[in-house]
Amino acid sequence: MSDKFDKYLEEEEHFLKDTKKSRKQRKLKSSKDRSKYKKTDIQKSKILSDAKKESKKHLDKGVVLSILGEEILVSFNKKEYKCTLRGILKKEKTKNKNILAVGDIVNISFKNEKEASIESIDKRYSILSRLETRTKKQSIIAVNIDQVLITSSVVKPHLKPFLIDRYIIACTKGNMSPVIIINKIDLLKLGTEEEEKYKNFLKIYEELGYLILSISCKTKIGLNSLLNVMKGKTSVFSGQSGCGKTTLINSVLHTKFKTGELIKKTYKGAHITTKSQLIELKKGGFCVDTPGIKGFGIWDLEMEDLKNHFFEFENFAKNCKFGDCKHIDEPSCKVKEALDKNKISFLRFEAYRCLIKEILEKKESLYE
Ligand SMILES: Nc1nc2c(ncn2[C@@H]2O[C@H](COP(=O)(O)OP(=O)(O)O)[C@@H](O)[C@H]2O)c(=O)[nH]1
Ligand SMILES: [Mg+2]
Ligand SMILES: [Zn+2]
Repeated sequence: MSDKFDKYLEEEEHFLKDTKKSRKQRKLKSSKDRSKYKKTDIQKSKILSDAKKESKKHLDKGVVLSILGEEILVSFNKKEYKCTLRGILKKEKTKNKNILAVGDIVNISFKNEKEASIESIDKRYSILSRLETRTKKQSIIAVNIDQVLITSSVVKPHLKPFLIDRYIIACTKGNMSPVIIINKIDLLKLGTEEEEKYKNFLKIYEELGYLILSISCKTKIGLNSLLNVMKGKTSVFSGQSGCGKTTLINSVLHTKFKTGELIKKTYKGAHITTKSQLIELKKGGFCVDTPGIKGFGIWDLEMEDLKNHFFEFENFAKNCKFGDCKHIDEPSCKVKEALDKNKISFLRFEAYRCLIKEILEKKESLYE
C-alpha cells in the first residue's frame, strides 16, 4: 500500500515538474533556500497541502454503473453522471486496467448537471475476477458484490457442472456467496439424459449445502424466489452466454435490456450484452449483468482453494497415507477409496482432477 502511495507521489511530483510551472514551484524557488530541506520534507509538506486541498473540496460518494472505454457512468442520488478520472488515476489506469471496476464506490466532484470527476476510489470489500487467458492477467468482472448468481441452463446450453465449480471457487476467493441458478427448465423433457444429469446435479450440490434456484423465464417458474434472493443485496449474474442472464433480469425487474437469440448450431448466445452494467433495484439493492465469456479461468488458483472447495473430501483425506496426498495416483489414498465406494461423487472428483491438473501444470511450467 505504502509503495503504491510513494509511486503516486512520485508521479504527481513528476507531473508538477513537467506540466505545471505552477504557483507551487515559484513558491519553492522564492523561498529562502529549499535545497537544505531533504526530499522527505518536501514530500511531507506536499502530502499536507494535498490533504488540505482535499478537505476543502466537497466530495460525494457514487457507484460505478458501467465502464466502456473512456466512458464511465456513475450513479449518485439515483441520477447518472458521465465521469472522467482525475489525472493521476487516469495515468494509473493505463498501467492497471483494473483500477476501476463496475461496483466501485467513488468520491466525485461535480462539473455540471451531467458530468463529474472521480477524485478517489474507496477500498473494495469483495472482488469477482477471472483469469484473462490470453494475457494471463487478472480481469475484474465486478466489485463490492454480496453474491454471485451463477447462471447456467439446461439443454440450450447444456448444464456444465465443472463451470459452476469454477465460479463457486472464484466467488469464495473474492469474498462473496454463491447462488446457483439453473434456467430454462421448461426445456427439460422427462426421461431424457439431460433430465438425469440435472437431477443428479441437484442431489449432489443441494446435499453439499448450496442454494440452487431452478427457473424458467418462459413459464415464470422460480422468478419470485429469485427476486427474494436479490432484494437488498448486490448481485452479479455471471455465467456462459446464452443461458439467460439478461432475460432473467428483464423478467424480475421488468426492464427491457436486449437479449440474444441463440445461434442454432452451437447454442451459444449472440453476445448481446457487451459490457458489464450495474442496475438499481426499485426495492433496494443492485444487480450486475455481464457479457458472456467462453471459458472461466480462475485467477490465482491455489491448492488451498481446492481444499476449501472440495470440503467433503477432507474427512477421508485426513487418513491418506501421505500428508500432502493429492489423491491422484498415490498409494493408500482414502479419497480414491471413498470414490470407489461411492462416498464421494464422481462428478465432484472429476471437477477436482481437472482443477488440480491446472495447478500442477502451472507450477511445472514455472520450473521450466
Ligand atoms: N426456453 C427458454 N428460453 C429462454 C429462457 N430464458 C432465456 N431464454 C432464451 O435464451 C436466449 C439467450 O438469452 P439471454 O438473456 O440473451 O442470455 P445471456 O447471454 O445469458 O444474457 C434468448 O433467446 C432467450 O429468449 C427460458 O427460461 N426458457
Ligand atoms: Mg446478456
Ligand atoms: Zn489421498
